[in-house]
Amino acid sequence: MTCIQWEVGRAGTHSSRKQDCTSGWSATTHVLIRGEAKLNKRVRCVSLALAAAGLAQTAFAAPQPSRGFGCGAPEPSEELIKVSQQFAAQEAQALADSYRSGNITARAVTTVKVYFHVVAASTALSGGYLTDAMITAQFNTLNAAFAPHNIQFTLGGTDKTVNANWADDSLGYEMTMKRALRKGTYKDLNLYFLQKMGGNLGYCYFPTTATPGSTAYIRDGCTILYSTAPGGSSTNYNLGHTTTHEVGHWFGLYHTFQGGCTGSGDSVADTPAQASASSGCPVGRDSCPSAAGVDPIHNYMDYSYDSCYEEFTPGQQARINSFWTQYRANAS
Ligand SMILES: [Ca+2]
Ligand SMILES: [Zn+2]
Repeated sequence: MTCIQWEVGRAGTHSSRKQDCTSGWSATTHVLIRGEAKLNKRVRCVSLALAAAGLAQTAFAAPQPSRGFGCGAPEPSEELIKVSQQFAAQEAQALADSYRSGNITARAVTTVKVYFHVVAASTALSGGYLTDAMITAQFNTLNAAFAPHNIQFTLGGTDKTVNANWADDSLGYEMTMKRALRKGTYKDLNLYFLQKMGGNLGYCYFPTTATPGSTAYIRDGCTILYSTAPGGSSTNYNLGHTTTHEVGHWFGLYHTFQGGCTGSGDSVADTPAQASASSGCPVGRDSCPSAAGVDPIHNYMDYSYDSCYEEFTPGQQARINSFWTQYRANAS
């Protein structure tokens, strides 16, 4: 198909102007359209043999579809959602038992080793080359967000790589990059800060059963747009909480708007149901009016501005612990 946009002049004059519709498309056939109302703008798509169009097939390669601005974490699978629901039942039972017995013991602090990988197109900050001060600020922000939930991050190491291909997530070098840079075991957190994310702020992988060397093992960790680090250039998203949000996924949390207003939602009982992602900081938003509670816009697992984020809930903390114990605590 080739696409031709016509701007038709006065009816009867047949004066017309041919335009490309969008980049990647080409108009090569001239067709007169008669009797159009004057100054109408028309779009016609005409089938043409590529050979007749005189263009190489590659000229028609569609541009990469742009992913929405936000988080590119994969949709949790049905199996994973079932796991979350089983955890939910166990967590509720454990909570009820502890209330009944009055035997509430504080859980020990979970310590997670984190590796920072800066992957930039150049050694300039605009190339994605985060400064040491920004990396330290990101590390401190991550720790501050999870500290109320008995999770502490220790720094395993930091490396910086200049590779323009790897620095652009849309180019398909994810596994190549991770094979080269990944460190530690499945219980260690690898964070990759890239210069370009194809419209996303970040994405991460949920916990699973992953044997060393498998794809699930190598790709584990979070990929994050460098300019979301504290002091970065992503306006409204530059306090470092894209990392907090993505690490929430790494611990097994879904978006608070997962599943919408009905059903099990995010499988966490104390995050009110939410129809869709919030944007900004819409205090009082109530996207599921027939369900209890207003939207959890201050929750790190919504899509609000960094300045709006405040918390994980006790239910999310319990879920993090369940996933950690099951999938990561004893992993190699
Ligand atoms: Ca919920
Ligand atoms: Zn997300």
